Amino acid sequence: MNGDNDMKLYLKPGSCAMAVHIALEEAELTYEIEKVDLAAKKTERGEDYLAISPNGYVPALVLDDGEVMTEAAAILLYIANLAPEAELAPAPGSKAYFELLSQLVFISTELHKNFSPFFKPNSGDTWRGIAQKNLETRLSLMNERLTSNDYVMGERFSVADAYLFTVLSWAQVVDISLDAWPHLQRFVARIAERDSVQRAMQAEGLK
Ligand SMILES: N[C@@H](CCC(=O)N[C@@H](CS)C(=O)NCC(=O)O)C(=O)O
Repeated sequence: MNGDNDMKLYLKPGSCAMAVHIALEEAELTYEIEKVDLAAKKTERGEDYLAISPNGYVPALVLDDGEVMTEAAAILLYIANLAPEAELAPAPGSKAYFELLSQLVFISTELHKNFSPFFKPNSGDTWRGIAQKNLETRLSLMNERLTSNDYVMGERFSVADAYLFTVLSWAQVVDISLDAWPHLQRFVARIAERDSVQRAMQAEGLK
C-alpha cells in the first residue's frame, strides 16, 4: 500500500535509477515509482519534472517529509541507512563504509559516466572513443576485484552491487561486449537472479 507520505522514486526504465529501485526492493521499504519523460521533462502524470528536480535527470527520490534527494550514490547510501536490518552497507563511519563510498563513486564517475556517450546520439566518435578506452581499463579493474568475491564489497550484497549491475546491464544495450571480463559476466548473471532485481525490472516494464 502506498500512502501520501511514502517515498517516491522518479525513474526512467533501465536507467541508473534502477539501482535505487533495486535497493528500495532489497530494503523492503514502502515507496512508489513514477516514470519521467527525460526529453520533455514531464512525469508520467504530466507534472513538470524540473519543478520536482531542477537538475532534470533521474534518479530523484522524494522522501517521506517531501524533500527531494538526488545523485544515485547518495540515495543508495540513504536507503542503506534507512533499513539497517537489510545490511546493504557496512556500519556507518566504519572503514568498510568508506570503502563502499569509494566503490560507489568509482561506479558513478568511472563506469556510469563513461557509458553516457553511447546513449547520446550526438556524442560523436571522439568522445565515444575516449569513453570506450576508459571503460576498458576500468572494467578490467572491476573484473579483477570480482575474481575471488561474488560482490563488490566481498561476500555480502550491498547497494554497490545494485549500481554495478545496473551499469553493466547497459553493455548489451549499447553493444559493448563483456566477453573480455568473465567475472563481470558472471556477476551480471548472478545479480539478475535476485528477487529484488526481478521485481524492479518487472515494475519498470523491462521483463
Ligand atoms: N550525477 C547523476 C547522473 C544521473 C544520470 O546520468 N541520469 C541519466 C540516466 S542514467 C539521465 O537522467 N539522463 C538524462 C539527462 O541527463 O537529461 C547521478 O549520479 O545520479
